[in-house]
Amino acid sequence: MRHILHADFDAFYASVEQLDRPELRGRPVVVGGSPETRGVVASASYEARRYGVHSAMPMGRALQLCPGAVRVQPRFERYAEVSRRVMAIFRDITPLVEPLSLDEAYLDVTDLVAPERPPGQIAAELKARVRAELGLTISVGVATSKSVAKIASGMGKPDALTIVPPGTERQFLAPLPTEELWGIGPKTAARLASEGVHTIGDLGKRGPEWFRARFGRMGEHLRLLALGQDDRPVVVEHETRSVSAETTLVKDTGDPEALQELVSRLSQRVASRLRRDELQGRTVKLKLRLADFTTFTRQVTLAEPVQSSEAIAEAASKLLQPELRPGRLFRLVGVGVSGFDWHQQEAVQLRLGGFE
Ligand code: DCP
Ligand code: MG
Ligand code: MG
Repeated sequence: MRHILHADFDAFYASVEQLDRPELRGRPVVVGGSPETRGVVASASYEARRYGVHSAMPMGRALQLCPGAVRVQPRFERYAEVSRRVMAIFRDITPLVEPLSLDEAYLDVTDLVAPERPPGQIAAELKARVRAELGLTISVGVATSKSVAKIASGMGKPDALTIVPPGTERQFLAPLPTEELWGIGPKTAARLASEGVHTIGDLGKRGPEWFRARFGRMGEHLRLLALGQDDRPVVVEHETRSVSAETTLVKDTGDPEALQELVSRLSQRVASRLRRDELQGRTVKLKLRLADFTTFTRQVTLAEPVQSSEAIAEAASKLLQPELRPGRLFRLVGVGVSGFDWHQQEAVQLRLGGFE
């Protein structure tokens, strides 16, 4: 049996701002672009959340809900620095650390567990160290798998510690909405609800055939997740620097509609791999090869990391538009995402290097 922790900062960007600017402590803080630039909330302090403010909300709306909130422009370099420091603390506890984004990671602490040091205590020690050394709080979930640990770490935030004892995974998951499960987004959840499947417990009652019919190849994985079974290991070296997909056209084309359609399809392929690997990246790249084999790439680095096919396709289409000219024919199109949060340096190298 394994013992996995999932640790995640509470209101990460907002908490870093409150740490660096003591006058903001105890006050509603929202980090993100200004309403004038149609900014969105990246992170809201828990004081601001009491007013219904949450991340991804338009900033204008957030300031309407909570007029007393202080808006702060994001400082990504600073957050990356805090991230490096927390990951160093995690790695000091165990080398088996898998960062998921700047503010969260899985830790496999199986080998550290002893009768006098149960996994919950390791988690409590971790929280205490982060608080003492960084002045920030994390919430931690403790379980026998990644999936359950991650769901547990989201409960009771901020400054929470949620332990799911071995053998109680199914009970723990049963009352939760299906959306809590990895791979189930709002659309899928709505579809399931129309079939009377609202909770993970409802899902857990369905058989393998039911899952296969609805989720295809992913069905069995999802079924096991619903039952609290997930044997994905904590992966230490995230070798992935870029996720991309490309297609050589059967016949060279300059048709804008056909090219757009292809970009959408490639974006979907990239997005599904990003989802599978729980990755999101800031840099979207478009690779183009002309009829004469001239090959070049265009890329954009976004303010927010992306994972969805819509967001990737939107960025890639914007890169495609200026390249479309009457008579210019393309023989290959590729779409890629890189610039994963926790590998900033590699992302920079990639930008300097070629398309992978
Ligand atoms: N982030 C972002 N845009 C989003 C979501 C998150 O820019 N739509 C950034 C800002 C967050 C950070 O990533 O501070 C971490 O994301 P979390 O989802 O962990 O959110 P928080 O740490 O802000 O809050 P919580 O206490 O819910 O974890
Ligand atoms: Mg967080
Ligand atoms: Mg997080």
